Formats: sequence, C-alpha cells, structure tokens
Amino acid sequence: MRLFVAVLPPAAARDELEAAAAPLRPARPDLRWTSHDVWHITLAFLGEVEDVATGRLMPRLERAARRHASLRLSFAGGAAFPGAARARVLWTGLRGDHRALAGLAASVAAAARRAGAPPPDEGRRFQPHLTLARCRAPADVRPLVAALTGFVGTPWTVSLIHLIRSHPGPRPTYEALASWPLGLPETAADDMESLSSDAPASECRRSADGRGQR
Ligand code: 2AM
Repeated sequence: MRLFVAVLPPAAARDELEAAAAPLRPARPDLRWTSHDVWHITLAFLGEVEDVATGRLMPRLERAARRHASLRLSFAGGAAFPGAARARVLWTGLRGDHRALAGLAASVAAAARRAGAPPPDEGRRFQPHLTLARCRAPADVRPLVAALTGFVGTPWTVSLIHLIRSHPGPRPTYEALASWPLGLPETAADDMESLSSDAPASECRRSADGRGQR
C-alpha cells in the first residue's frame, strides 16, 4: 500500500484557501490544480509499505501522536518547489506552531522507521506546505506566488494525525485508514521533547468508518 501520514485542515480553513486559490486557476490551465476536498499537509510520505509493516506502524503512530500537544496553524502566502521561476509544485505555507509541527513530523518519521517503513526522503528538511498545484513541466509561477503573498487564513487547531492510503492515478484518491489524537497538554509536550524512548503501548484508535473526510 502506498501510505503517508498527514494533517487534514478543517473545512472552514479549506474554504478560505479555496477562495484565495480559485481566482488563480482560470489563467493557468497548464497546471494540475489540486482539489480542495483532498487537501492535506503531509507529515511523512512513506511510499509502498508492506501489510506486516503497516501493522507495526499503527501502534507506533498512536504513541507518537500521544507525545505531542495539539497545535495551532493557519495558511499563509505562496511559494514553490524548487523555486517560483521553474516550479514543479505551487504551495501555500503555514504559520503558527511551526516548531511543534516539525517535531511532530520528526516523531512520525521515527515511528515509521522503527516500524520498518522508513520514509524515503527522511533527513530532508521538513517544509510544511499544502500543495495547490503541480506542474507538468517546470513552470514560471511567480505571478501566482505574488498573488498569494497577502493571503493569511484564520488559525485552526490540529488535534489529529491521519494515516492515509494513496490510490495513484491522474486524479489520485486518498483513503484515511486510521486517525490518532494528539495527546498532551502543552507543558507536558515541552517536557517530553527531548525523550527518545517510546511511551507504553495502548490501543490504536481507528476512524469510525475507516475512511477520511476527503
Ligand atoms: P505534497 O505534494 O503536498 O508534498 C501523497 O503522495 C502525498 O505525499 C502527496 O500529496 C505529497 O504531498 C506527499 N509526498 C511527499 N514526498 C512524496 C514523494 N516522494 N512521492 C509522492 N508523494 C510525496
């Protein structure tokens, strides 16, 4: 299964971002724009993971989530990978608890590695983003980045992480396999930051119907 771990922004945050992105689309049909109902913030892309490793992954992700406090984020601005003049990906950035989000992403990557599903790009700097569009060939997206500069969304609280299965295709579809709550009050999360050992195991909580909100 092709898997990744992500944060899902709430509908209100997606609606605000959609209002900022929608006017940009008509002028750029050359880009493959992502749909607001599948928007996500990837914490770790795991690639193909065997069923046995997926079984080991679930309780480890539950423990990783429990060691972090819920955090506040908002969408802000625009940027591109690898750069706006010859972009492959147009994205919006995130403001707020950046450091906490990076810590959460690192814990998720470590959990995956220990489960035998190491993220192929682990070690690369975590750049929190939400992909708005992918380019079929390197494209100049400087006007789009400029148009997004002033955009700042309303902050929302991240209180869950999701393990998501990706069904690749021209329009990839995503299926949330399980979700876990972030578990600590903020001060406890600060105290735990330097700890590397796993907390005691507990049961993994699956989403009620096994499917995501997207
Ligand atoms: P991104 O485009 O927002 O970075 C599922 O494929 C998700 O995992 C994608 O939406 C992508 O999110 C992220 N991802 C990160 N690295 C990836 C990779 N090497 N291949 C495919 N997806 C990757």
